[in-house]
Amino acid sequence: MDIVIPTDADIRAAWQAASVSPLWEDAAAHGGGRRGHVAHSWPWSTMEPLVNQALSLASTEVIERRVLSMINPSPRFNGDRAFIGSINAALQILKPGEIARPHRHTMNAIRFVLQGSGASTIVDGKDCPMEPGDLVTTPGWTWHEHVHHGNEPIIWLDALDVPIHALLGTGRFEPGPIKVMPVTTPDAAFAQAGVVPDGVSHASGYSPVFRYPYGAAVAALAAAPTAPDGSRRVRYVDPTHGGPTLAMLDCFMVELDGVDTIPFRSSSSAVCCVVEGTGSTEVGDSTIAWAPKDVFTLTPNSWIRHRSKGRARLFLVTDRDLLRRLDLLTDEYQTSI
Ligand code: GTQ
Ligand code: FE2
Repeated sequence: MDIVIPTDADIRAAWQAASVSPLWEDAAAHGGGRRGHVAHSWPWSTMEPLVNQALSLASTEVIERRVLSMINPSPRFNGDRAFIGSINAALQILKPGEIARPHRHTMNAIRFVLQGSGASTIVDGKDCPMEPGDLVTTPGWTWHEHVHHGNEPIIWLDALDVPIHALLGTGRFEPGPIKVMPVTTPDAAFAQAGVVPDGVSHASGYSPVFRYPYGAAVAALAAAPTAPDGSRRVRYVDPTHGGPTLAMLDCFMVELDGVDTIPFRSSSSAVCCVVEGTGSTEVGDSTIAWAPKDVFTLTPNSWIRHRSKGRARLFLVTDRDLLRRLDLLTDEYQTSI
């Protein structure tokens, strides 16, 4: 009887036919570890001319969605369009008189206004005016549309949890028109600190407040104690339980007073947007100089240290609460510097 010794090619063909892959070769091909996102900045000095060019485009597709996505220059895999970690980010621009028609999707989103006024995002029927420094959320599966009654273009930062949905296969989109408008509670019902309406059922994974005005964050910062890194920080929360604004997007405002912060590192990722002031931030081996309306990454597991020239405010969108619930959040402050 002949003994047939399979060749390497036969073995590989058999693996492929059976949808099997040898782990020892996969690990070697990936250098033993996964590639990570790099620290990167999208300074306003670079973005402003691009925004202005986008303003002169006039096709209907552009008018419906005048959005410039900011994609990390070091993708982790083919087709990776994330900004950092589990978060996508973009600049969205609306010209006076333009509207972005209603739709909804399972992806959660936040908007943080950089410039312009007189626009609104309407979220499940609630009118959320957009002024510089305001945070507006559009939680997953809420109907939302943008309208602009101002005189100048408005520009805001969008951050979305798209990469999570890409991974889980949970991305869904439904265009308008709106058939049944969900019942909501007015933001005004939550506007008195420490007092919330009783008897209003709110069984969702997101804050019933959709608009967090800049003035509220600034006032809270003025009274906030110093955080362990030397900055002052406030968190945008669901006032009914103190949890994050959205299940997968956890937002903060940081105030710096010209004192270097103590280096901090975390397993969480963040989109960092400069609201006021100038300075620089060390992110691992990179130093990112910043000015208002710059947007940059805070990469996970990198030592982060902020330096400001006088007072500055930074807005952060993070995945902190997502990681905390998965028992993956680690935070560390440098003890000897
Ligand atoms: O404004 O509704 O940046 O649906 C990406 C997807 C913005 C929006 C984005 C969106 C929107
Ligand atoms: Fe949307």
